[in-house]
Amino acid sequence: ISLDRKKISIIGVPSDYGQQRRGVDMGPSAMRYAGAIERLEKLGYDVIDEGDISVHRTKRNKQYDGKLLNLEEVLEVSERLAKKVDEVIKQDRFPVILGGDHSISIGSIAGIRKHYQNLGIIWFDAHTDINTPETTPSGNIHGMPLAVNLGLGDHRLISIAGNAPKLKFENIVFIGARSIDEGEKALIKEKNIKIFTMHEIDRMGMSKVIEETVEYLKARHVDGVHMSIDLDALDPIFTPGVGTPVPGGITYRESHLAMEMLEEAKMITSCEFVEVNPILDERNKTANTAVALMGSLLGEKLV
Ligand code: 5AB
Ligand code: MN
Ligand code: MN
Ligand code: MN
Repeated sequence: ISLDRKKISIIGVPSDYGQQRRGVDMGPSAMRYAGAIERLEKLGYDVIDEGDISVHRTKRNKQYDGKLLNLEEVLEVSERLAKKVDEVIKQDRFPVILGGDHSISIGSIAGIRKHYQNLGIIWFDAHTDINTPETTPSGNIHGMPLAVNLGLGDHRLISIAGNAPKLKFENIVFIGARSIDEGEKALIKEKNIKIFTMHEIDRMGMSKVIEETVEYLKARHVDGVHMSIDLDALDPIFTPGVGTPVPGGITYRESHLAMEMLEEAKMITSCEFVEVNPILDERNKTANTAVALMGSLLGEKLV
């Protein structure tokens, strides 16, 4: 892992095309206003705010009629984001991507993957986002980014920024899952994907969960690890501003402990914070939590 961690580029992706609740396109602003850039600068990083990827405001699909919702728009945003992320990593900078809904991971991972032959992924989320057009209950692409990166689904989505698949099933670790669709369960079992649901977090404690996550990815000989943080991984008490909240989630401290331990492991090479929806939030609480987690993941210490 050769990336110079003293240089960070922030990339905003104001897209809400992966789902149907309005407002998540304001996530990048909310996290900037919550002090993302200042927080990272205070840690000694050279931070460049690359601004936002341009997202066209076009008409949106309203009802799921068997076709993926807003597919053209998601394709366009994904191509742009993949290109931007690729450029940032080429400049030896660490990408911090601000969403937007979780469909943005299609583009972020496509861009990151160009630089790593054996990329690992930590999917910190209440959901597993591994639906395909066959298994989706909603038609919402934010429930599909992992499947797409594994080469499953719409052929145009899976070929963003080059050939599919971008990821290996055995290089993924789920943390925090508690709402998994039947089709997703079947695929996770079939492919034996590593998963720490809320049940394992409760039983083992977050400390052991992260220790095992780090060991697992090391044993896979990953050459980079992308940390994908969906703020709905936390309990809605701490992050109410998300489109698909699920009770029984990760606490504020458990989530910070996870970030602190991953920082110590020095294995994360890119990260993203998604699903922050200011319209649904309470006084920017969710964006504030996202930025606090960002601080911990990137080296903030308690003393
Ligand atoms: B999120 C659901 N599995 O596919 C679907 O917030 C929810 O990015 C997906 O994790 C939630 O529509 C997507 C029911
Ligand atoms: Mn998600
Ligand atoms: Mn989620
Ligand atoms: Mn959601």
